[in-house]
Amino acid sequence: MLIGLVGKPSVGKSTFFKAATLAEVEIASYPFTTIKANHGIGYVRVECIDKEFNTQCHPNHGFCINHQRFVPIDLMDVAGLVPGASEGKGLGNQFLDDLRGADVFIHIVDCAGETNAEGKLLEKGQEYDVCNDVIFLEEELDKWFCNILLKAWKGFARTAEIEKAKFSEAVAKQFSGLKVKEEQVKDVLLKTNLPEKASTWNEAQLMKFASALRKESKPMIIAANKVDAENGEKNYNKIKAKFCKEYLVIPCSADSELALRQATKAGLIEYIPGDKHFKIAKELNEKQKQALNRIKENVLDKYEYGTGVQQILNIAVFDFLKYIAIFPASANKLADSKGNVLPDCFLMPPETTALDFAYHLHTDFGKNFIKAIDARTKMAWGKEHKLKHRDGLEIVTR
Ligand SMILES: Nc1nc2c(ncn2[C@@H]2O[C@H](COP(=O)(O)OP(=O)(O)OP(=O)(O)O)[C@@H](O)[C@H]2O)c(=O)[nH]1
Ligand SMILES: [Mg+2]
Repeated sequence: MLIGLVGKPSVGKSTFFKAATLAEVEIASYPFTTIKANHGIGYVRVECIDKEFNTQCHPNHGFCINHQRFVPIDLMDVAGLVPGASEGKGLGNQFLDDLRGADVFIHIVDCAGETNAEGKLLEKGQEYDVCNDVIFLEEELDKWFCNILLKAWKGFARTAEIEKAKFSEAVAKQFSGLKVKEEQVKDVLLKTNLPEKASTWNEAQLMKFASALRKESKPMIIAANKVDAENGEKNYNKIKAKFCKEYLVIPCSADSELALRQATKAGLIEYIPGDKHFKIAKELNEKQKQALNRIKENVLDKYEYGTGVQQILNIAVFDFLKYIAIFPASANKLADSKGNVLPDCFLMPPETTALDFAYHLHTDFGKNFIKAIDARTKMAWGKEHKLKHRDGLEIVTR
């Protein structure tokens, strides 16, 4: 699973990425600071099940603070996208190619409202409507999808006319590099209600199909970033009012999250990513106190999502992609052979069954599956039992 951070230049994609991963990436106020995509590990926050067993886990991957488990996820930060990118403007198609593997997009929008569509600082007297960021990015992504569709259009539209059932298959094949599934193509065909004969579609109809397929296969959350800035709240409300029917808009301050995580790393404060509060752990100088106070007043106390960074990642994985976190665990023995308690927590796709999970752990576990045992109740589950978020289970094999 891969989460892609998208948006025009200078909106704070790399700041969000750095806050989530603490990787050393370049951040600056001029456009195209990032050229080559950054890949890194961020985390989703899950209430750990160790508390229910009165124990403390020792994760093999990620970490756990106060029984809040942080499970690794892949994040990608790409170059900024400008109007005309799908025709090669800015860094153009390279940027779009980087996004192929993403399962979900976080569209970072700059609510400070101080930059134009190219991410350049506005000149005196110049005005820019932040809502335009959402509109042009959508258009570029749709054109990107449409160009891919058009490339093989004539060829597969003709074949598809002969054998209609093959149409979805052909489209899915064309988009396979973009993680588009055949089921999604079928759903989009139903929803768009376009003429039966695909070969008769005009440009507008092709675009309608491409746009619907993009929305279906690359769901998008809007991160209204820089809410800490002077006009941040005003612009966040503007975006929310205009797009709340189509998109989930979450207020965000990547810069505040980065500051909190760095202060935590330096031992200055105690802060668990995603919390709405922090505790001072060390004597601070006046500058540090003021900076932290500003974050508290302008962001944490003001918005229900805290800085937004952790919540946005959680929403992407658990609400949009509907993944579930599963702990391999037996009620009698929560530790592995090295004595590590609940060392693993896996993010599994929706509808995962006990058998799917067994195969995920090891092919032999799948092949020799007898039953699964719920670590909480010790009840036995069969192969087809659907797992739930935060289930702990043991796989019993032959
Ligand atoms: N006030 C405020 N500034 C922020 C926030 N996030 C990022 N910035 C600033 O915005 C500027 C651009 O940040 P980057 O993270 O480099 O932006 P980017 O989207 O990666 O830009 P490109 O790589 O050029 O596309 C920097 O000066 C950041 O310090 C925020 O939450 N609040
Ligand atoms: Mg960047």
